[in-house]
Amino acid sequence: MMDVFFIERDPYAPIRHCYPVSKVLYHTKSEYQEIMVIESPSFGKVLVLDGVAQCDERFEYIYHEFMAHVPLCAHPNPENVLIIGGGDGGVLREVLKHSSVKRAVLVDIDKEVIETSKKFFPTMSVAFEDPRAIILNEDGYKYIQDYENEFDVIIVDSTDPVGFAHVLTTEEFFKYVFRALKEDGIYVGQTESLHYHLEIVRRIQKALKKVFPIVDLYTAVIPGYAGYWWTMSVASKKYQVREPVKEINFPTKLYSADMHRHAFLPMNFYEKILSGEYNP
Ligand code: AG3
Repeated sequence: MMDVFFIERDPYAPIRHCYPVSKVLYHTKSEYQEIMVIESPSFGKVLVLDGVAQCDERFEYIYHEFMAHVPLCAHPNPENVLIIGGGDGGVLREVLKHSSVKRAVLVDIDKEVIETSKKFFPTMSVAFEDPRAIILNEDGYKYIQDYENEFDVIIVDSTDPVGFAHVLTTEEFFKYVFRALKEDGIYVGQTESLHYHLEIVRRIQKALKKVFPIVDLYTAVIPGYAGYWWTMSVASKKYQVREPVKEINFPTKLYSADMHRHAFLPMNFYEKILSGEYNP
């Protein structure tokens, strides 16, 4: 049999991942992006948007657990959560594991990503049926402008900050996020790889620091993303985020209170990254 590979088109990374493909299950173009689902022998199904792998069945839990549980466990009582992007449902599934959450609004601009996940990724899209979930197909950048003092936690699970996702990493957007959060609210966004996208990490951290009093960076190793060592930027109005304020009472595969603490970089390394002293 001939070996067939899918080669990623990561816009910034200096290397490209190459996935063995046993089958292309779906390939379409939505109003916003190219959507593809491939079946890969070692990763299971992989969701690919505009040529970049977003999640795979085998490892998606790592990204989704860390995106959701770090902010939700740093907050004493998150009830009202907003997810921008995240149309595959992975972050939503993790958010709704928290019994304190009364309402999780997911705003993804692309309805077709949600439909694709429902069809091909049943384990990620389970939470769409939860009565606490509100799913909206709207532009998150516009949606957030209508809210003030509304959300305990806002999670931005976007594609790479190129094209239409770029606005979700600007100072203007972070000002809307700040306003939409309650006075003790917490924001988290995926901010690319530590080494291949360091300039992006720095740009976003700088923009967040202009808006929020507490800004930090934590990381998780994501086997499917080029660079592997992935960053998540977190910004908070009141609470420190490095220390979880509670233990979880539901199953996770990797996240725990200890892993939460370890996800944060030692202080001097964090400072070195931001100041430019660490320059790979
Ligand atoms: N969203 C972020 C994917 C970033 C991948 N980028 C890359 N490999 N350059 C993932 C969505 C999962 N819910």
